[in-house]
Amino acid sequence: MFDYRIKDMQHWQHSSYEPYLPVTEKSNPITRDIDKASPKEIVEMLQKCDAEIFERTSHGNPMYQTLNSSSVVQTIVDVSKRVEVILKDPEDSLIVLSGCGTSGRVAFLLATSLNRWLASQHQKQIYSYIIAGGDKALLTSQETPEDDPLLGALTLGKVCVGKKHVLFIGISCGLSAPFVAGQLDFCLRNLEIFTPVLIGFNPVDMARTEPIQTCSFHFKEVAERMNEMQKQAKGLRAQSSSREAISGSSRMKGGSATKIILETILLAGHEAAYSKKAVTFNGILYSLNMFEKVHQITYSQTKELAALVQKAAISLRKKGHVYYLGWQTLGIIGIIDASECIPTFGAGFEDIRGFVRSGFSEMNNKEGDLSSLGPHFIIDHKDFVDTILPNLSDNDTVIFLYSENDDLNEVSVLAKNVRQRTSNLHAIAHELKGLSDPERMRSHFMTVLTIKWPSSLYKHSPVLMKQYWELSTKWCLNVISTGAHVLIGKVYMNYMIDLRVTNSKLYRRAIHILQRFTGSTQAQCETALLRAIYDVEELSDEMSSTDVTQHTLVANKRGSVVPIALVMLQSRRTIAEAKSYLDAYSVIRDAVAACQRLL
Ligand code: S6P
Repeated sequence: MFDYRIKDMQHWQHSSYEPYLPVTEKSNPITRDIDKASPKEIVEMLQKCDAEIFERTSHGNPMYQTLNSSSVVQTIVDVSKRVEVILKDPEDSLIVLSGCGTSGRVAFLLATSLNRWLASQHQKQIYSYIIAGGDKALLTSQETPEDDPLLGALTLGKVCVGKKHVLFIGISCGLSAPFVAGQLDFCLRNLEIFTPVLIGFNPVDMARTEPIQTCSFHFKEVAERMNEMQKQAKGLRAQSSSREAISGSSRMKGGSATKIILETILLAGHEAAYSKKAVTFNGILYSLNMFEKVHQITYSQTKELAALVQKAAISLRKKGHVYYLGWQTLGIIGIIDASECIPTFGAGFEDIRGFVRSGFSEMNNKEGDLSSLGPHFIIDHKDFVDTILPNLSDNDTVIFLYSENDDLNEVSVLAKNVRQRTSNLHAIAHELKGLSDPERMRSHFMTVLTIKWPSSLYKHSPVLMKQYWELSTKWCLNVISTGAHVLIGKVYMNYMIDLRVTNSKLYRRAIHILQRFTGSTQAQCETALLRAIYDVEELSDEMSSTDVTQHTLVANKRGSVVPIALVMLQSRRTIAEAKSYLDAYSVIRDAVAACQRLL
């Protein structure tokens, strides 16, 4: 099990500190006051949180294992060897990466990148990805399918038809997604074909035990069965634990750590299969250390990152927008970061948007061009030029994401076009050897955050370099979008309290947040939440007795249910009063603080 330990040991280890919550749902003491922090302090806090991914000591707590611990490294070695076997004999074989939300997006990125690389080497493309909710979920949040184990199993079955050997890597940061549990159960019942691997960031005894509809098992039971398999060297499981910077927001550390683990596993398998470089324990440790260097290099630019956080926050405060315009997978990272702001911060779809050169051809997703599905799926630079550029103003912040390997003339032309509308244009640029004419490039932008990569790090492997750039860009954008939303008051302490209650995990998280801030009992909080969801003063028997899935379907259509429930609990006001009270505050922190003053 991986474990991200924190320094504040006394507080952290205290058994009464959120004892009932799994580690991935606990709040992180590092960011407790993030809502009062300056841009620079926000960057420093996020830097520390991300550094926890690489901590080496488990502080004597045997329940947790760090990313570098011998059992985790050994698990990575074992899975990499399985990847090697499949790559050497790809006929009738498949490697499936699967998850929900961010976990599914990381699966998609890796599977498509590595398939592209295999094709370029005239090798068989053996990767497939599954994301709950299908390709729509790559760009928008589709949380409801996360609760459906049968859908998970069914989708996996379809992807694997006719295959004789399947390495299935299921990702659920919180060891919680029923969709993934259903797939693992399916694998465990068909071990003659499947080798199941589970990546997650809680110890097994913190895996979710909530009953899963229509199933005889819950996540923990499946994770325990995986444990048994591990003893028989059949099931391979990698785990870790992590407190997120914004409580429960596994798009951040969870997503980054997933990317690091998967890349380490898959690239080691590739090197073994194609470069005859055997997978070794020390080789894996070395790879993990390199990712730590990526973290250090990225965050060495604290001042520049803080300036971008500030710019983005000013734009959002002025009701302007933030646009990421990226090339290749850096553009996709931008689109993903932007789309995750909607469910994470209750952001508007127009607030932060991402675009990538060549749109869906660059995405290379299974379901192809989704642009006919609506504005959320308009992602090509051309669309930006046609629809956004004409109305761009200095209130908007534009951030280019490119590397030295992209067509810099094209970058310059687009930058010049944007400059005609706004001077608020910035870049995050990755350089290896350095540009022949850096000043010319720099002259297009107000600021350029240049990340220089030493050749010792990537050993001249273009695949590895690309993965480092992606992770580095992910860290930068997570910092910018999170920091900007924190600065405009969307977060209370380090909780996102205006969360959308669209699946059972989020339903439970909402109740916990209400308990955390009101001190009311679980039953009182659930009743208040349900009143806000159904928009009634009194719950009918039918409402009280219906299941969580039904509650989340109704909640999907309502806004601000948690803040409304919070005001009702704190001030004993009616729903109508709570709503008009909240309308007076655009800043959640102010609303909660004022609500507490009512007591
Ligand atoms: C988290 C993100 C969510 C999660 C999804 C899967 O910031 O908004 O979409 O990725 O809920 O979570 P998990 O724990 O199964 O990986």
